[in-house]
Amino acid sequence: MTSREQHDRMANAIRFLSMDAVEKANSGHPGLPMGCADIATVLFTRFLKYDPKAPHWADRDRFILSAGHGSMLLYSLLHLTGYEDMTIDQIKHFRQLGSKTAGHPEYGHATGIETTTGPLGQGLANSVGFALGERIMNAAFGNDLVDHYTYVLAGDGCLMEGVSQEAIALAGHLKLNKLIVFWDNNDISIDGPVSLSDNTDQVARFQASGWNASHIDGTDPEAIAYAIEAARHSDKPTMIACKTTIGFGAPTKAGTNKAHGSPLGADEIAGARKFFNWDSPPFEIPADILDAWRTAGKAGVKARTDWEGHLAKADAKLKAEFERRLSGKLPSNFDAVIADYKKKLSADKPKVATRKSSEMALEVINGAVPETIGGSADLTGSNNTKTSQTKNITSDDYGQRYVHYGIREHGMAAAINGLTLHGGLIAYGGTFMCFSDYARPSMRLASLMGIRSIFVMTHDSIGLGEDGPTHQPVEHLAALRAIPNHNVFRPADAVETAECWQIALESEKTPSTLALTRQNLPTVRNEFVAKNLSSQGAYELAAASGEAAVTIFATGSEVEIALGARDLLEKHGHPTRVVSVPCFELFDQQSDDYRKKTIGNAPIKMAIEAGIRQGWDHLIGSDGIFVGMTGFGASGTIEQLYPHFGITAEAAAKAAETRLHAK
Ligand SMILES: Cc1ncc(C[n+]2csc(CCOP(=O)(O)OP(=O)(O)O)c2C)c(N)n1
Repeated sequence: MTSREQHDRMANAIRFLSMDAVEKANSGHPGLPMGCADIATVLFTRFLKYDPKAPHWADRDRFILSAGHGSMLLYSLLHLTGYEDMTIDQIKHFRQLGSKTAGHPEYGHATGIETTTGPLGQGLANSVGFALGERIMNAAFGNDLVDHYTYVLAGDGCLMEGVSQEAIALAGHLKLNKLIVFWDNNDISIDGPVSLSDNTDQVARFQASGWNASHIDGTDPEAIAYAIEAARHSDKPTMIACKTTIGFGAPTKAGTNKAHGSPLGADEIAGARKFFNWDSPPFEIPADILDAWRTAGKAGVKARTDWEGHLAKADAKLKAEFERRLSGKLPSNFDAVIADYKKKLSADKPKVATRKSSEMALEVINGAVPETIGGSADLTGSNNTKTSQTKNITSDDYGQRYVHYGIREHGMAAAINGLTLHGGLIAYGGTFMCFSDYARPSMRLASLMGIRSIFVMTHDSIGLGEDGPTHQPVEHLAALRAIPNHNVFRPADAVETAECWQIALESEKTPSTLALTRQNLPTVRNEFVAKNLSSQGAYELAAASGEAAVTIFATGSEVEIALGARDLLEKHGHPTRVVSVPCFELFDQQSDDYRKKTIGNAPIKMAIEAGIRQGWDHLIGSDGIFVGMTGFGASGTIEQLYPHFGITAEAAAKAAETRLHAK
């Protein structure tokens, strides 16, 4: 049992590492670590199940610092408890290029960082996925292998962000009782007192969303421990409102926004040293305190080795499946299953919307890959995300595979990231593509983290018809393609849809968005080819009858239009080839030779896509012809809208011929 004095000195080690690192970097946020050091110390010395020597141990408790600006709190903890890569040198190089101690915690930069945080609210919203992932994996593999908590430290900013409401409502609804959130209730944000902009009764708010919530003194170790103990026995998720003081210990800046996001300065730090009676120089931790921290960091070894014993003794098949799922590798027959399915499609030649093709592909995938978890933000019937294998996950039954996320696109995308990061699961979720805007902050973070989150975006153009321009994406393909490390797929038929799904599932370090149509499309890939042609990003779908005068590039629903334009041009004596472009990003990764060959030398290059031109010039050149949208869509039937906006085979052929005659 740690004495109060010992606790205080251990907490002070966090405080001084944090304020000294921020001071040395001349940048960063000392206030949160100083205010929350007691919470962190109690959690990491008395409750959290972790082993710094086995940071990826599957049954570890997760700790998520949602208020990512307080990164020095996490880096201090990782150093003090003995994560090998978090050396004192890394702490000294806080915020320096190439160090593990990036400005905000970045997943993959250092062990022990469960998710990238910094955009406020994201960590809290991820945690719903983590906690749900734990329950799903528990239902599949039992208490001996999966039984852990998800702890979150969130600030005022996290709770003010809209995504927090989506997250807490979902967690409350799903009764994720192993989710425990500490709210750093310090009344301060950047502009000054929180009361400048908010008067929410947060405890009442969480309670209204189905949580336990109560106030405690966030500097009293026993109160913190008592609250955690109660939370661990709760049948609901728990929010502990911890009253703290930002920059606690800084003589004049404590309790003010001056302690939030800039170095405290030599005088304040000297004052804090006096206040805490801490005479060690910067970056030196008294030996007994470092020992105490390292001992705390070893406390989880027994739990970890016990767990390894459980795993070793588990049924051989269960163990193998658990290990396969955590490795992220797909079942060994996956490629064969997709190949068989593609063969069938090329023979059957279905004429269906790609959202339906996606459902058909998912029916095959979900049958072969038990770790997929589907969902939709209240558009299940429109997104076609549910298959015969995916029944509803409820608070009474986590052993199922479908999440009704409610009308919460942002919360859904963040939860998908959490499910993915938890491990053992492949999560996908759908909404209308236009509303990818509502999910985008989390989609971007999936890309930054390099994780396999999958976003199903149906109703991908004016082709959705009468819902009109509020629902018709125009700039969204370009906007999503602008995110680095994000595969945006726009398949042209059922075969390409199956191929794109295959790539999405196989891309362990890249998230995917599938842009899918509402309207029916013919099968354009009539001949079975074993190779996944979509994996090249672009490929010649129809050759020209002679030396090509025109090359038409198109995606998704406009491939059919491109083939129609090709027929007209060929009839008029202009050899024309069509290149299908299911994924810009993958095409950009091909060899120069392949890219050159696929783009070709036809004097006329044209692209057809029912979106804006942005991004196409790198294929067609700035003098290429673009047939697409230049502004917002309109409310009308699909039969009216395509001609209205000039996106037809006839218009495309005419534009090419006009240019050919001008040459
Ligand atoms: C989405 C988002 N918006 C804005 C910011 C910039 N920002 C960083 S911290 C912060 C204030 C947060 O206040 P609080 O959570 O109370 O943290 P504290 O001041 O207590 O450390 C803001 C606005 C951000 N990181 N993320």
